[in-house]
Amino acid sequence: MPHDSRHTAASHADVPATADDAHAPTRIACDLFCAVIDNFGDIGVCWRLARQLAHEHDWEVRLFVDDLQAFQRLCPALDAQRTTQTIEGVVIEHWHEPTHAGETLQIADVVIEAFACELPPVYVAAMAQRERKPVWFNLEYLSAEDWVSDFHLRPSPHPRYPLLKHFFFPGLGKGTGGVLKERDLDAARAAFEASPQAREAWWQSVTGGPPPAPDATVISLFAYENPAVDALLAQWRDSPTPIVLLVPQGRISGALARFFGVESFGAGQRAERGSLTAHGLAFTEQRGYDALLWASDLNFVRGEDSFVRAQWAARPFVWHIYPQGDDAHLPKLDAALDHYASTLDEAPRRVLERFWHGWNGNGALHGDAATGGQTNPTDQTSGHATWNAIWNEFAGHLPAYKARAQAWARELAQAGDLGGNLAEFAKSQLK
Ligand code: TRH
Repeated sequence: MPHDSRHTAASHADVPATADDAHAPTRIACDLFCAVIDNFGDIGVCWRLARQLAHEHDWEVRLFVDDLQAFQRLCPALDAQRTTQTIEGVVIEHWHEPTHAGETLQIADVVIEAFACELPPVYVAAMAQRERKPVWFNLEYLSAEDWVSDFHLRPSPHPRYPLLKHFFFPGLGKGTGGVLKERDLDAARAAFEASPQAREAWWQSVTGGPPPAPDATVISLFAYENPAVDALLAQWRDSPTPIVLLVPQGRISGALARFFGVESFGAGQRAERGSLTAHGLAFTEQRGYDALLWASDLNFVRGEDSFVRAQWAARPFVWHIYPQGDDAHLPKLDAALDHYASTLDEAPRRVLERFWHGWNGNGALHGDAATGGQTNPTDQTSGHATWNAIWNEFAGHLPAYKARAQAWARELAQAGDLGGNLAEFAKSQLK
């Protein structure tokens, strides 16, 4: 891969070496640093952004990742033993924090530190020596809160070096950085939804059988451990119509195993109780996850990236937000509801709010959904009764949620794609 617009720390040259080079098209070089805190969201977002910048903007992207094992789960082509490799046009470096910055120190035109991970000091020092200073971003976690648009793209001077860092805030509204959306995403979804063959092939590949009967409600379940899941599984078991549950193997699989009385509930497993049929799914390559959302009538998602993908899937969803200390996540949950549920009628909106809060362990749902009365959250019987009421109401509103999900996907698109927004701003700074 050419490094035409990178500069080694030794040269810091900003002018092309020869007259010929002056006419060579230069590609914007971008280094993206990702420290995996836990789960898959950090690398999920970074890998998606890296590919988009490379494929849709023709940038020369290096992705530094400290945990290749986690990365390999959503990118099976990756060799977790290799220090450097190129996948889909992105150079991937195994990043040994905190001092390592690749085998040779090369400073890119655009430097992105994801989620406040700290750049290697040697790299920052070299950034400061570069004649044309890199455009430096800290890519923040997504929040739907209003303050985000005030802080988006605010520059912050480095305390010691002549460098500016810009805070790039993803968000759900105008004036924020938006959320990631590939250019071909809607077309890929439309093609999947319009093709019975694609649907058939997908069901065969993930469950080994045909798609379920039309009267079945298909639900995907990607979630953290959740005490509410037992009560919900019981509702689905007792449902008057069939429920088909698709569960990517992970943190909620243990609860499924307990419910079905089996040792484990991993990939390829199938279990039935009453109206409920559940399939354990293998964790797929990242693109494959979208098809799961498109094949389902209702998606349970979590964290950040799957939450965004569920919105682009334009189907009803329930969000298990990444829990933070002191319940700092709850205002974020409400802020997302404010955007997403704003135009729903009062009754479906209230039920949606109660359902999301209940799923996130917030007290509101521990009262009886029908009467508003309080029940003891530790009492299994009353807990089940509560979920029975709320699930029935929620299921009754699914057509309204579906219509809203479709409208919301169009509204969200107005905030623009995060990759495109970031690329545009970077280019304006590099002029
Ligand atoms: O894994 P997560 O819980 O990640 C979280 C959040 O990002 C959170 O904000 C962050 O603070 C924390 O990590 C450290 O959920 P998320 O964000 O949905 O990421 C999951 C990724 O895994 C997403 O990119 C989709 C992908 N995925 C697959 O590639 N294949 C699969 O089969 C499944 C189920 C998911």
